[in-house]
Amino acid sequence: MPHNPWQQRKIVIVGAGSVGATFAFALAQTGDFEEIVIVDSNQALSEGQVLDLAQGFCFMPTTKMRAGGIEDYADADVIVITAGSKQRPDESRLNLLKRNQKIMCSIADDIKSQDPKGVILVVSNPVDILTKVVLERTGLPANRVFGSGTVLDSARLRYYLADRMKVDIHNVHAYVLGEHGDSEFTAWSIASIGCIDIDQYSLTEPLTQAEKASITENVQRSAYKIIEAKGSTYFAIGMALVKIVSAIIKDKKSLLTVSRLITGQHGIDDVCISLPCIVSKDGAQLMPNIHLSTEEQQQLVESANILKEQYATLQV
Ligand code: 6V0
Repeated sequence: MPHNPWQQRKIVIVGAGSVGATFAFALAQTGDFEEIVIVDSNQALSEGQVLDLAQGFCFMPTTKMRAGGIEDYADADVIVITAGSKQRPDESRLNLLKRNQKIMCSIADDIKSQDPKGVILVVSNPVDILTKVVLERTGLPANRVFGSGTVLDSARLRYYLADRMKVDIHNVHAYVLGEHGDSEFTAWSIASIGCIDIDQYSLTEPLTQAEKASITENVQRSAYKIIEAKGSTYFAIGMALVKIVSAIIKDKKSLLTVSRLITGQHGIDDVCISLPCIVSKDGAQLMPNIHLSTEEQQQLVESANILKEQYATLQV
């Protein structure tokens, strides 16, 4: 899809809260989209965020931003869903899931009603389950509806590994796979520093099993730690979303661990979960020929089973 310079690239961000606004702020500075539209059930909030951001137009390439409505879904190149409800005191995770499912169903119905032509990216948690909800509800092809999955977790992993291996983070290739949540795991068997298997890298002491376990735990605990300290996480996810939508709009074919529907590969079926995918203008395509270790393969199946059980609770 060579970009037609006369064509306006348009993105709709659903949810003007911490994640949606931070993402809009980071995205506006790239100029990747000519038009950014923010939709929120709280109209005053979306208008306030837009005004605050728009008053910085003279400092960034994006100069078209507005609060919008469901009619904006029709011609958007990308729709990013960050809308959601937060956990109430003493509320169970399951109850929160059911409330967010309702929100997701109503957004998905609105999207479907506008016959959208673009790609839909789900960010709201629990992202794997809600991606499947949006996928089923809109009836769109699986490559066009996917979740941010473990893109953030993989970024966190690279942060810890770059620090430990004393190497440029851009040369750390390592992935967190599975659920974006407690059952995620690090795929150590495919981790490398540049072209070197991470276990063969010899410019620092080799990673011990205990260190690997501790790094994976730090990645898993990151969200809890940040939420405890400041209430929610939004900067790194905002930047991760810029990376994903830029891969879509610029047809970059970037390798990213987004959450998409898996249909029989790696012994799992009918579940949205993170595996390495190629992200392009066509959405997310599963990367072929990924060889995980036997243990990682088991972890993937276990993670998929947990997601399936959670999804099944929504059917009743
Ligand atoms: P927030 O600051 O409470 O914002 C949520 C926004 O959604 C609010 O402004 C609401 O008004 C709006 N909203 C609620 N219902 C609707 C609706 N039906 N239509 C339109 N807007 C609606 O939350 P925050 O921005 O911090 O987080 C948003 C979601 O992102 C949550 O589910 C988080 O758990 C999730 N995150 C996902 C991450 C990931 O890696 N996938 C990372 C961080 C947060």
